Amino acid sequence: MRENDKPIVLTRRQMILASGVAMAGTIPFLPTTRAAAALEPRTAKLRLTAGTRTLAVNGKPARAFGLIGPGGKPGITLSPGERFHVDLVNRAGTSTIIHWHGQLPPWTQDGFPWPQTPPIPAGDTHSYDYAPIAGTFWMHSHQGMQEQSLMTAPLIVHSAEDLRVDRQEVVLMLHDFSFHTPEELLAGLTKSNSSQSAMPKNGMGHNMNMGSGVMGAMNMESGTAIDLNDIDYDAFLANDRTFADPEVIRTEPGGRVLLRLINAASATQFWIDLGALTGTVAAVDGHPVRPVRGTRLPLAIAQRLDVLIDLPGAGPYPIFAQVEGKRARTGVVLAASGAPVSRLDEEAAENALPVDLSLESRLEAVSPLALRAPDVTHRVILAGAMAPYAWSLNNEYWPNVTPLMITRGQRVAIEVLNRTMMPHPMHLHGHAFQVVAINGAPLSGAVRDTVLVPPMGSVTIAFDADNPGRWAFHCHNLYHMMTGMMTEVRYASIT
Ligand SMILES: [Cu+2]
Repeated sequence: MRENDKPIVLTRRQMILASGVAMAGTIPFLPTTRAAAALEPRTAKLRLTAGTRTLAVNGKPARAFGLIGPGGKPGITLSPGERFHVDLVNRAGTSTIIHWHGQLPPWTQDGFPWPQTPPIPAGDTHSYDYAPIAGTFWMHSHQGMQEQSLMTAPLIVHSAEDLRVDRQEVVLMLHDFSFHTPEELLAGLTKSNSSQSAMPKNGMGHNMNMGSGVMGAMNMESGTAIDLNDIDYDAFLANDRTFADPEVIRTEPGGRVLLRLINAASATQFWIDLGALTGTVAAVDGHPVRPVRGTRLPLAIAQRLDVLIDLPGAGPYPIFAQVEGKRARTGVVLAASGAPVSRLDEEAAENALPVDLSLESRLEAVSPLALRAPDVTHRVILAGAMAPYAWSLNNEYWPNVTPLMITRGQRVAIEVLNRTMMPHPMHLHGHAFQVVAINGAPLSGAVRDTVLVPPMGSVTIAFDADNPGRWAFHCHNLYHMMTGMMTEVRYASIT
């Protein structure tokens, strides 16, 4: 329980972590005995409420969903060794089902609307109990398009290491926001295109309020235009706020910060720009990687990045998240108490490039898969276009799909070939996979749960089939998923 049976001496940070008190503001005194007790795994059942809320965006009130956990805070934070033992209470006024993105629970607790695991009706409560894996995760609705209406929250599982080291944790969750309903946004995409079926495939003719869409970025290999940003959003949020009124997180001058970045946007990819700071990527999608230093870091939809930053001084240090292909950006500000924080421009000087695999190709898992040839390799073709707006997987459209069959104990490889001019962030439920090839070149890449497959590119992932069930495998661009780009990975033992 205690290393070498020595009494635990906690740093200030560890006490803050252990006590679960918010980082900002004054730091309460905490007796060591109580702090040590707080390190013991909790066994109590936690309550998570799916509900509605009003937030202010661009000075206007906006109705949104929300997932509120213990202490009235968004989402759930677990202590080392604590089980995910949660009552999900549905107060959203409509049925919902919440997916624990990146976690590896039994499939019946995955939060996907299979016939065997239907959505939770309004007013009902559903219980979950499984052993979580440590790291930066998140949760989101897998019902309809509730995710676009902010039915999302962080899911942070602390490791023993997190509590041992002296650093401040900052969670930064990103969203794309529209005052239109998700149904209106989707209708805009499908209607505008069906009425203009002669629109060129690269989407340059993209019209109405649905996205400047394209930003004319060039795919360097093919020299052709690629498509980004299907939707013209009203705002981009960092921890529910725009950059006109950003969250200011109080840090210690010269302190160390662990930035837990979560791209919870429905259809937007970001470049994280640390500005004057340099960070060290320590984990992706919750899984440790060998350290990579950087200042501009791509973050595809649904991915997470853990970045360690040593602050050189008091700041302020803005952490930018710039939308790929656009000047628009959001973010938070790290600043010591008393450091002046001036208003930040919501537009960068230049459009950002498309999010790419420049970081992915440099990542190496700390704990890679054991060396083993695949027992089965599935090839998956991604196809579709902006006009008509429809996206397929192996020429099929969800829910009319042929499952990718696997058997427990197999090493499974999935080769994903993108035959479109858009990037697709592909997410596999219930398994952590390793990125083992990019555009045909083998690598011992990151272990993660979501990987970007760039336009006309390919990525091969591998995993051990150790979690029998029915599992979704899909593009995490919500509008691509809704128009078909999803399939099932099914274990033969499941009928
Ligand atoms: Cu996609």
